Amino acid sequence: MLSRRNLLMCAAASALFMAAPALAADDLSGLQRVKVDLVAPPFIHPHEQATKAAPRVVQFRMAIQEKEWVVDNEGTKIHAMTFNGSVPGPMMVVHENDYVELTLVNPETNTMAHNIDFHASTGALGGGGLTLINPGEQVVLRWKATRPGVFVYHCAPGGPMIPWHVVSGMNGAIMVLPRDGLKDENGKPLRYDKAYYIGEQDFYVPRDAQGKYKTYASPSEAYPDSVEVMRKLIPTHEVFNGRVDSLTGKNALTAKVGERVLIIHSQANRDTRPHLIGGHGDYVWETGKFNNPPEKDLETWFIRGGSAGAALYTFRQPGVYAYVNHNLIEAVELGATAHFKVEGTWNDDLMKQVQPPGPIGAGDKLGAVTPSATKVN
Ligand SMILES: [Cu+2]
Repeated sequence: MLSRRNLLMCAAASALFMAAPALAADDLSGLQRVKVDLVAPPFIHPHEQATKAAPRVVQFRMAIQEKEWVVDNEGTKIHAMTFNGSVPGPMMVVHENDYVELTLVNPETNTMAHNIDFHASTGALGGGGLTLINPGEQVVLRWKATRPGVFVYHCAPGGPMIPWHVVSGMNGAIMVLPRDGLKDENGKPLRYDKAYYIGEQDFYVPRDAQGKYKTYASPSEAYPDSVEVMRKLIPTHEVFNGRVDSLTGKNALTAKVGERVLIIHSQANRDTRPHLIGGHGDYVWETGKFNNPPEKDLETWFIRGGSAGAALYTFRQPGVYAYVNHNLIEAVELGATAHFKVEGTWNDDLMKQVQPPGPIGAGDKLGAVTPSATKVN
């Protein structure tokens, strides 16, 4: 039997991670409960953009999956750690002052303890201190979504496990919408026709003496080599949605001319700078927090490592747009490129190829003034 002293010691040891007893009333029996089925990114589960309903308890369930994962077109494999089987984990959407009630499941088939730290929540290491579960366990966490915005969540099981789990794929994002929806700088409603979630991920895959990527029998076997690569801070892969080309070609994101598209972009570990080639951010919550007025007409926006941002853009021209991390080495050499395939009618007023490529001098017959003939007074 535990003595009172032992009990106190246990209490002290766990104090860092334990929530204080509830001081405020937490009887939520009067609130409506809704169950939401999560979907894999880049898609987002159906949701209202604005709601007249009273705050609700929104119930989610996520199963953690440790799984083999191909990160590039060469078949490079890692042991990924995932929320619900995808990298990033699924986007969750609630409204300000809703309660998020998450059942987090760590199936027996996994090998490690995991938890979840919600940057949108308050207390207990973002919930990380109340959700650490071993394989074969589940836990239910409830927290109130008091701050509107897009926020990262990630696994944070303690010490060196934290960065390793995050760069193995264990991160995602939640969107807490203002109850009356998104607004411009004057408080005028902003609405979107569709929303996509792009999670950017840095991977650190060890190589052998010949420079070939190494494979390992289990995550723990991969750990010592992986941490050596991580400590050099040079990712071997910087990708959108878990692998090179996950959002290009036949997996391209789609839109129509005139459609308002909300692009939510997270990076749980490292800074990034999204840019839509041939387009803009009409309204951008660069820091992702909807109580702040959006910036307008941006060319490139900055997502701080450990945060998410949101950009709203109405496509004006058809065609294929590349959406990249505008560190172009990361975009082209390491994988951080997505495509938007946009249908619609071309607008010659916005852009026109006045003359196709041809021999130098051919432009003269259009009556063009050559720079050498231009006089500046
Ligand atoms: Cu984990």
